[in-house]
Amino acid sequence: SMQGSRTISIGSKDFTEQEIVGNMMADLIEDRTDISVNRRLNLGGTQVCFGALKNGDIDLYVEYSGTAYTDTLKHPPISDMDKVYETVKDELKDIYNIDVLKQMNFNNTYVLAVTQETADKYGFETISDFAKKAGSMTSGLTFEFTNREDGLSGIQKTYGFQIGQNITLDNAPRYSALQKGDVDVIDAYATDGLLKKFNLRSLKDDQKFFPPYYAMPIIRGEALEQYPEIPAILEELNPLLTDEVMGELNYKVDELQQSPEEVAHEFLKEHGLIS
Ligand code: PBE
Repeated sequence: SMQGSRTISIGSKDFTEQEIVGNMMADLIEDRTDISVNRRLNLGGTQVCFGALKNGDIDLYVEYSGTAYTDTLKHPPISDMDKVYETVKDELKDIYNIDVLKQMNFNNTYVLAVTQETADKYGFETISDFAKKAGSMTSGLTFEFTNREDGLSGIQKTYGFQIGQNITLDNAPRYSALQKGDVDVIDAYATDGLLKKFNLRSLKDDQKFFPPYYAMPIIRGEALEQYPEIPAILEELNPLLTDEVMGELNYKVDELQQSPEEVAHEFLKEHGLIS
């Protein structure tokens, strides 16, 4: 943003939670300040969003600690939440002049999910249980999961399996493919509304492969210098947005067909964060 223009561009990835939280941040900044907000939501995946931030096409979006740690900074996944956060905070600042704000209270981890029927049929409780049968299974995985080190390749190495077959699917279609029996397992996101709707079984990550994925706003250094009031405003969301609350908000969009704008706005009003 040019000096003096008092505008901030907020981006988001292309899934429901990202659009909800992006709208919440936009609403809060518009309510509390004279900064005008350019909503550039639903941009694409992690690399698209991070690239846009790096280039200055956007100023702010919500990333997840483990995603920055593994996918952006190329570290092998670890489970220490503080170490992941501190490393990401230091390295994004040093390498890219991007400031990492405080972590929010929800951890949107990847989970491997199967139907209750599949879980009962094969006795699947953990990913280790699944690994023994993986060679005869078909997965329906998102493009990112298929291509990330904290995704398919890493989990196969850690648990020592090779999936029989994989079909790459988008966010919503993977749930219907699982329901129809076209695939046996999907990479769900822990806060997905559809995980609850379809009453799926999340396989326990018994080898602790996945890193923590706490949501955290990340902002260009220049934008933070220009608008130092922003972190305190966004932090008002932190005590409110838990895993459970995020799951309910995502459900309102993915199942009840409300818009992300509306869900964000209503939530902020209900909690007295905007008038
Ligand atoms: N996640 C799970 C992914 C998608 C959902 C938060 C780790 C990510 O956007 O990085």
